[in-house]
Amino acid sequence: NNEELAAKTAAINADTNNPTIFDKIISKEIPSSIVYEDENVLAFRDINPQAPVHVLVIPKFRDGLTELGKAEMRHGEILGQLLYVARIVAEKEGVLDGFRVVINNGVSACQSVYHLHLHVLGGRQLKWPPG
Ligand code: D5M
Repeated sequence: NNEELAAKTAAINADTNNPTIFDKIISKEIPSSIVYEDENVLAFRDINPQAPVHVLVIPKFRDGLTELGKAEMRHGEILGQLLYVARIVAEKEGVLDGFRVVINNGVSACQSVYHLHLHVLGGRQLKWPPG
């Protein structure tokens, strides 16, 4: 369908080197609906929600983490923080009893923004297998 085609197109066209739109969200140049923020992590509502709860959790400092596939041992601490913030977000949003954390990696997974981000999804019955 159209939405799937748009996601695939965005993924193919996505820029893997340059700063992304998330930098402007972090700097607050672009407004976002922030759910959680600390020194290292920002969580904000996805502009194109796929569930009643759809929040993105990102590192404030990309540090080479354009995608999970670029992770190195030195990223261990921030990776742990991101996952823990996913749990904080789930609790804040009232979906701790049923939520999903997704990371799209690369074109074939429809990644469209090359700044690592966790999708926290919930608030409805989620299907398995995912699309
Ligand atoms: O997911 C990238 C996600 O980023 C996608 O679900 C839309 C979201 N997005 C893009 N721009 C914005 C802004 N400005 N605010 C909030 N959310 C945004 P991916 O896994 O790369 O496909």
